[in-house]
Amino acid sequence: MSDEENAARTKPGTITRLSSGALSGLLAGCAALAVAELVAAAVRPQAGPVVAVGGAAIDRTPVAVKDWAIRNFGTDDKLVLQLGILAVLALFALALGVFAVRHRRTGAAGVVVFGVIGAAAATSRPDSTSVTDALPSVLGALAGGGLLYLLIGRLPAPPRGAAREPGQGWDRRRFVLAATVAAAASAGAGAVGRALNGAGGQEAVTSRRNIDLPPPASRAPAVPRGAQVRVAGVSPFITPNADFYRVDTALVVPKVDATAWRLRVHGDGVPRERTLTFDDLLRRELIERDITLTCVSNEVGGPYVGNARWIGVRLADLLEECGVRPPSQGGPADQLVARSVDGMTIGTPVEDVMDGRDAMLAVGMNGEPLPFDHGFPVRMLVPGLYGYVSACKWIEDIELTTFDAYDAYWVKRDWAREAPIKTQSRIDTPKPFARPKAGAVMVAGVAWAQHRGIDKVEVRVDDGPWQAAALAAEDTRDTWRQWSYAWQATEGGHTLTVRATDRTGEVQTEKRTRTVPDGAGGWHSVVVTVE
Ligand SMILES: Nc1nc2c(c(=O)[nH]1)N[C@H]1C(S)=C(S)[C@@H](COP(=O)(O)O)O[C@H]1N2
Ligand SMILES: [Mo]
Repeated sequence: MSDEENAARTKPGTITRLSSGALSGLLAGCAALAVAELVAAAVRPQAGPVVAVGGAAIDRTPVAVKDWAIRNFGTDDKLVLQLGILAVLALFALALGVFAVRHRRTGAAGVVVFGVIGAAAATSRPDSTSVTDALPSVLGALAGGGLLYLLIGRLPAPPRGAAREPGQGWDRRRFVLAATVAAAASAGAGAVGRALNGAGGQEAVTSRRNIDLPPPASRAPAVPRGAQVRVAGVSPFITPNADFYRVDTALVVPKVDATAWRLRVHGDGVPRERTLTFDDLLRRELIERDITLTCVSNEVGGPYVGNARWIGVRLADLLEECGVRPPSQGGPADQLVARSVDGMTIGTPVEDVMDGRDAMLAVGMNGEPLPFDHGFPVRMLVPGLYGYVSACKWIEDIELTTFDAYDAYWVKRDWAREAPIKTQSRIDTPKPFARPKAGAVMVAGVAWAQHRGIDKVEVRVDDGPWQAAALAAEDTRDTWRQWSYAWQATEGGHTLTVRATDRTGEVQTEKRTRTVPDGAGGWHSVVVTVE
């Protein structure tokens, strides 16, 4: 078949041109992301455009939206965010492709604009230390823009007018071939990039594997035998690492090489500034403590609370060696700002850290080095304070300053400067909308008021009187405490409500409050139907 016959037979129409343009746009977008992913593997996984833009979006998310996302997607919120970004990019890619059919050069240049956005996001992330972080976005965009230009050049000539450039005729086979090659190359590059990014941080993995935690000088007392109630459905007293909740802003979990890790302690009223290595920490006296950690974003009855056996060094001892004095002893700094390798900042009252409680730089969690998700190699913990004001993961810097002089990450986003954990209780069993049989039904759960301790838990059926629940043995006042209540259940719908009283005598408040600014308040209720 001659070229003329071919052209005459295909009768290229506007629809073909536009849909092929849209397809070209999509392919260009895929190619751009794939190349970016590949380059990010060489530069830094966090420098990839989707992760960088996602991180920037997280930093700018209004509190209400963040709360909504955590409520609806839980720990999957980050996945949902990244899928959302990809969906938006796909729409823009389709539109750019259609636009490029008429304006080939401008369309291709449009892809580059997205590269600039990605590069700006990547280089302005708080953990970005080098302009090379722009490379994934820039090179990806150049690849995508180039591909779009090339593919558009293979589309059918406009139906009327406009002279054809040589070699520009509509050749379906050549377009399909180019498109297929582009798609396959993108898929390959993307897959390799993903795999490399996922396998990254080998030094960190090796450094973790090589850690042999020395026995702590100060052991945690054994968990009392009665701390765990024998009722099915109640959370285990010690939360296994794999089940421990995770809340952070990191789209890519930092992989820190413990042998290269350093912690600097400095700031106002630090006459003896210090920089410590991981081995420096391990050579110090280690303490082992059970501490229950809670997130300020935990709704009443929510899952963002966990209890683990931690090993670490006493933070107050280290600060004292550096010459730090708490405000009550005339020290100039009332805020300790912890910084992580990914740019998180967490501000803690110096007074709380140095008042005798077991504030620590933790290196171990439930008998192993910290998992990467939970802050390897070192994180901070302060019993009694919500995580966002105390529990900096992947910590690398401690600065002594004042609350007047500096607002940490979440404080800039409307959360309270100081946030002791509120007295709370949760019904673990029966589950909401359960259908237990009439007769003896065990109601049980957990209550917490870290660093004050739980003294009483009461259960109420419907609008009946408050009845004392049986308290399980207390481990320490820094841990949660389990409770149970033997209910003689009668047929029909019932509402079970729980409330706790802490050791200061304060009764958990009925008043329902939102998580913002300093933690949710109110009673947890569960509705069941007894059959
Ligand atoms: N570097 C860093 N540390 C962080 C956070 C974070 O986003 N980044 N989140 C804090 C919050 S809000 C909580 S509740 C705890 C959660 O610790 P976990 O993920 O180990 O349960 O970590 C704290 N430390
Ligand atoms: Mo949190």
